[in-house]
Amino acid sequence: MALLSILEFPDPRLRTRAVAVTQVDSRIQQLVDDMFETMYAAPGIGLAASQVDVHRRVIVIDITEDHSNPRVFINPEISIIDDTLGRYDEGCLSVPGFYETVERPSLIEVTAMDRDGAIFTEQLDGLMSICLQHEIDHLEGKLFVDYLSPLKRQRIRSKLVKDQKHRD
Ligand code: QAP
Ligand code: CO
Repeated sequence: MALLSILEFPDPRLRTRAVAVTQVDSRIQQLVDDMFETMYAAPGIGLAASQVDVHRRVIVIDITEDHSNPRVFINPEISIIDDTLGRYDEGCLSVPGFYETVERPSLIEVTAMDRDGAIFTEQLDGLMSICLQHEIDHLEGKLFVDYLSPLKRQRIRSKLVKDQKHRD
């Protein structure tokens, strides 16, 4: 396993649209394992491959505190079951230190492949639903800060650019 480095806003590589996985082979499984290690170490509850500069449609999520429910979504497709919006305070490993309220549909259905390449479909609500929608946005090159006002986004950008300059 390996810890991967996480791209941070406003890195332009986060704007890349990820391409579909054609075959879930040992390379993809290695990526999944490394993404879990990286996410748990952070610690975080969700990570898209885009965030570790691998532009493939792979997402890992575990919203439990004891790491007891690792979930893998490869080539996820969602449909909205109920378009009632819910508000959630979202954060992002690529936007460290910032949490802001975002509105998204609460109830969705997802079809995806798991770590073995098996296709599954299920309904998701609550934090799982919000987190998966947030991670799918990453695969499209979209970040939660894109839902905020330009002023808030600019403040976050300036602070992160400053932090990044202090680091290297
Ligand atoms: C996405 O985000 C998410 O700012 C996953 O300093 C989060 O795991 C979707 C993290 C909340 C919905 C609700 C953020 C860690 C982790 C930070 C994460 C930080 C350290 C974020
Ligand atoms: Co994120």
